Amino acid sequence: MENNNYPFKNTPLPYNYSALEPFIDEKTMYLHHDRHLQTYIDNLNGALEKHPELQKLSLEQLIKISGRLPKQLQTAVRNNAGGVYNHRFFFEGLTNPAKGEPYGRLAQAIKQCFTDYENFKTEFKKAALSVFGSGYAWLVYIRHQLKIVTTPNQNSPIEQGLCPILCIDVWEHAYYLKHYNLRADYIDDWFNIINWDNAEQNLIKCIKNKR
Ligand code: MN3
Repeated sequence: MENNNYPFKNTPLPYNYSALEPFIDEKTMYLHHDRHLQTYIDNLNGALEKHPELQKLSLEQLIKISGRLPKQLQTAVRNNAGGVYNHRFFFEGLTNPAKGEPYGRLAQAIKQCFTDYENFKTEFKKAALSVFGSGYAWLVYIRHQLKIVTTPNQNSPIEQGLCPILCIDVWEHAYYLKHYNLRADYIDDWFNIINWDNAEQNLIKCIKNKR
């Protein structure tokens, strides 16, 4: 991840705003990246401005220590460092056209932990639908296992020591313009644009870091 330190900048998407059509529309991608993510970047920089002791920390480090910060700063860092990290992770995890299914070590691990890819999809969709209000569903790696977890708001699984492989943003701003209130349809569309190369690399990194 580039630009991992203060002052944070909104690095461009790794593809055009329209690249994920027809699964995610151009306008949603533009607003999501240039407005929503930009706001988290601005608010994170604002929160760190008066805290030089935190300015040398990476996004990951900020999220991991957020629980130990004074209450008000804690909320600002958790929401905004999380908002930047989670959005970058989500956007980098997408591509179009995509390979239809996982391969390599991730395919193997999914088979071990979820029997097969179809069953994984069912379980992941169930989790993504279960998020009440705003949040994310994640595939994470922990203690040699894959797990599906959800996080509320902009909380990030790395705060709990989980190593993320892929995620879906299920805040309404991620899909409302195209899918309206139909989160299930958005999730089905998302399965078509998962960047499996990126997910495979994430798993390899997680295994290397022994998490
Ligand atoms: Mn979002």
